[in-house]
Amino acid sequence: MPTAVGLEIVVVLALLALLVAAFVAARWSRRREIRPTARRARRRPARGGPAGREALGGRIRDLFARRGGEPDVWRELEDLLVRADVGPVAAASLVGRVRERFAPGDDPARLVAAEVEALFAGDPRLRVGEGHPSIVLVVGVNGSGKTTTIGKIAHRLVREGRTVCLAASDTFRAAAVEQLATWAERAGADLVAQQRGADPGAVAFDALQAARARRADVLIVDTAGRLHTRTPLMDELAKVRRVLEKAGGTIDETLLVLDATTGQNGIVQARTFTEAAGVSGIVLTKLDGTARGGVVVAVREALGIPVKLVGSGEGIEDLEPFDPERFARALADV
Ligand SMILES: Nc1nc2c(ncn2[C@@H]2O[C@H](COP(=O)(O)OP(=O)(O)OP(=O)(O)O)[C@@H](O)[C@H]2O)c(=O)[nH]1
Ligand SMILES: [Mg+2]
Repeated sequence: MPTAVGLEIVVVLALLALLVAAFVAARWSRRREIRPTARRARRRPARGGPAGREALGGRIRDLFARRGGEPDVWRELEDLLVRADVGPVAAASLVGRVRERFAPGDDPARLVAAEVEALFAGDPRLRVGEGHPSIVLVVGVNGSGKTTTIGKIAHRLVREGRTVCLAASDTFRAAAVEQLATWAERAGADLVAQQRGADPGAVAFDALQAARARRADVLIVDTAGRLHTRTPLMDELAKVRRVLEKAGGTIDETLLVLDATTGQNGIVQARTFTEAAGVSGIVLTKLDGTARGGVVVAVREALGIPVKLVGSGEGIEDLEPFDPERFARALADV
């Protein structure tokens, strides 16, 4: 009998031990699952991405605090700027200028901000009102914020006492006309549209005639979002421009709408849209998110295209003239 009881105790103990072992193993494996993700999340700022862009100033100061006297600190500063979408060429020239000015005890993040601000200093502002009407052509990739920006610009102009006409030359996307019509109504602007699938150049031509007949001050032309890599679509844009010019229209601005979250692809976009449509300025949208829009520094440096406006939300009031100081301080986080 005593042996049987002893055996039972051993079995119960063994089962208990097994249970404890299984519990410990389960917890251990969960910790292992979680750990790499947590490490990735912590590492992300150093690799770029929204969190990285936010903390640029802190990372620059941190870099100089750790390795201030070392020769490769400048190369690392360049890396940090590239990760903030500034692009390798602009980063190298910015760092060159910061390096020249830097004296021990200086705040390197402030020097970066000052150089970024200087890059845009004296750039022209949005130009409307010279022609009869003055024409603003709005271009960009899909979903960058063209139609929303047009609504906001129209609202501003109407508030200033100008009469505005909108051309619905996005005849491609379903509901594009309705979207622009809604903005026209909100802003108090006129709309000229045709049926879906109509020729965008023909709509622009019609709209120009209508704007003239109504003695509108400004005509803003919405266009369909297009991939800058699709040559026929880029040619179509060039045609819209040609049609307007042939009809005697004065295009005061061709605005490329760039989404701040686009990253360095924005440079290629700026180059190809400029080749097709002669971009005169950039509207940097979605700056209300975590992205700081460092790509416009690359675009300004490489192509000399100024930033004219900044979109900071989805509302009709969420548009401001580009302020180089504010932009530079936000980018460098100072
Ligand atoms: N947060 C934020 N959202 C914006 C801003 N500008 C536009 N959006 C949003 O971006 C989305 C796309 O905007 P649209 O104006 O339709 O963009 P689009 O370039 O005309 O798009 P397509 O015509 O389809 O190429 C919408 O949800 C807008 O509300 C901005 O400055 N900030
Ligand atoms: Mg649109």
